[in-house]
Amino acid sequence: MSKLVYILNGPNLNLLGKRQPEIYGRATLDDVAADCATVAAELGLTCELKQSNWEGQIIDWIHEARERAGGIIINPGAFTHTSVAILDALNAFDGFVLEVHISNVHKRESFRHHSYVSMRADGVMAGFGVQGYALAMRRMGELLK
Ligand code: CA2
Repeated sequence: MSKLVYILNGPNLNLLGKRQPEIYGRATLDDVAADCATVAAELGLTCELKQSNWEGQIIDWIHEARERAGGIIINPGAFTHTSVAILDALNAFDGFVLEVHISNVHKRESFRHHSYVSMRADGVMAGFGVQGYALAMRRMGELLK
């Protein structure tokens, strides 16, 4: 199993640290990438963090991961709650899938309570802030042992 982990991020997450700090905190996606790379190196893994506002781009990256990665950590943003297409793509990926949400989606509006991605995910983190990504990476380290 490949030791490469894809960290995929959906729409608007490029704004992390730049807007709505009361919900999503002050760390940027670059900070997340740096934290995850540190943890991954400690565990003998490598990682690549990607973000897109386009559903099709995320699907293409999941297909690419089929050839390259042993695991995917994914925060699909609002596509979490709408995208059967992302679920289908993840179902065609043989490695491990961990779903991350910065906020506790269960404490928010009811439309955020359902996740298509959770039907495929091997684990789900919600409400741990951006720390959730590094925690998911630690879990990925166990799964890829
Ligand atoms: O809590 C999460 O990580 C979410 O996946 C974030 C999504 C939201 O639609 C999900 O229900 C839960 C929204 C991402 C928007 O990210 C922003 C970050 C900073 C400023 C504005 C938006």
